[in-house]
Amino acid sequence: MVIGIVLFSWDKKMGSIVDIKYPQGFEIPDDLINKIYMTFAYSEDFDKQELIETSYSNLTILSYCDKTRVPEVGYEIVSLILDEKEAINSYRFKKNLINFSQDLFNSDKSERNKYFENNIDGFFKSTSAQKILLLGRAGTGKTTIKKIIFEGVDPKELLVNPLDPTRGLSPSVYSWLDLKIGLFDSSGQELEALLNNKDEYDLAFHNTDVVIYLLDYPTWVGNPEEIINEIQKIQKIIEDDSYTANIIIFIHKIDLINNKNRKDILKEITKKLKEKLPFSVYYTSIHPEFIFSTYNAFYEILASYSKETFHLKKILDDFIEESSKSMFFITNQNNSIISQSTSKDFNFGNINHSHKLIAQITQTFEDMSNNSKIEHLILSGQNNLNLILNNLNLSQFEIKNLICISESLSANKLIWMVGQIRLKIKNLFYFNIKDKS
Ligand SMILES: Nc1nc2c(ncn2[C@@H]2O[C@H](COP(=O)(O)OP(=O)(O)OP(=O)(O)O)[C@@H](O)[C@H]2O)c(=O)[nH]1
Ligand SMILES: [Mg+2]
Repeated sequence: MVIGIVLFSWDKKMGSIVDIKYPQGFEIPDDLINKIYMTFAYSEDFDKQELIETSYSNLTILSYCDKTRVPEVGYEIVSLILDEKEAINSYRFKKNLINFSQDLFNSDKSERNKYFENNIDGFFKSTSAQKILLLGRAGTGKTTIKKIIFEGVDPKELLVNPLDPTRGLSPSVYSWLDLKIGLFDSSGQELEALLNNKDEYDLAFHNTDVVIYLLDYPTWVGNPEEIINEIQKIQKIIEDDSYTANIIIFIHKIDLINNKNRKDILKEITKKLKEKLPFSVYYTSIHPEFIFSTYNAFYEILASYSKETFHLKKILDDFIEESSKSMFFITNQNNSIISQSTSKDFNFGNINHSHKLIAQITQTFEDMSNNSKIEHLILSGQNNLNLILNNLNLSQFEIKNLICISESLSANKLIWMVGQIRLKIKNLFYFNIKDKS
């Protein structure tokens, strides 16, 4: 949580003067202000803007000062006070604080208070937290998806060792680049009870941004009408109680549909759903051949909330456009794929093999890069398959590796491309430089 924000200046005789703060009742201790001032004043380099992070009991304080202005106007400092937990997102706050402070100091002194009051909303509304609610009947695969996408569990493991049925509502919080996600997993066996009890569904739907309704192919086959009714019931609850959630439908376990008719069957199910329901539909599965479609579904959903997901995808797409038979992806600290781009002619038969290979070498690579600061690993296989695993060194932004697989690019060309992609990603995170589209 953001506790408060304060703009103060330093007078040589009087010490600190708080020009404006929010909330009004928020008291910033004198010794904290002194500490912040001293940190800036410690070095007398007046040649750059500085952002410092200080700790104070269980608070984290981010403070900005444009020291190039100090000789002319003295110390003017903006400090944002966060509780410890929110500091996990300090990267996002730092970025916002720099932009906010630069604009603040660029505005005329008489206009500053107005600017301050009109623009602090962004710090206090936690727009970056999204609540996702997973609904669906028993055994459709909700918890399995949660474990794979957000916790980086190996899909193969969950196909072989299924999880216990979920009971009640089970909330978890995950980081996804600049988003914090509250993921609420639910119990399929208790779904009917949930939808029929106002107290229960109030708790589940309150503040929810996205409801993902998971239907799996085997359940659909026997009960298409029942499932449509169930989704309509959810739609009605959302409308009647003025919740703001968007419903998204996953048709899951598509690996269980006969290979030959899969396309037609999915088309038919989608048509039936769309006749009655105005919602987006994704085809998903945790089977290695389709796992990418599941990642794809999530980062399409999250890209509309996370600027970073959106820009990362764009960087990868631009490079994929120039390449054939290639697949590039970026993983986070949990080894989950957070962005991925694939050329249309990519040989999907390779995914299985590559996925296995990557899982095997990731741990070895991690040990090597920790111990010997090795940044990338290149594997060149027979039949022209090249694979590069590159440590992006961006752990503070929740990003780990860039992985590029190509059947068309030579190892040298792929190395060059990895360098280019890396540069763009670093520019995006360190300097907030976005590609013009
Ligand atoms: N074939 C196939 N099986 C899957 C897939 N996803 C999940 N499963 C299996 O489906 C079963 C149920 O998965 P869960 O994730 O526990 O289902 P759930 O929706 O959480 O069930 P409840 O907690 O009872 O509501 C497990 O045996 C999984 O291995 C998939 O894409 N394909
Ligand atoms: Mg479950």
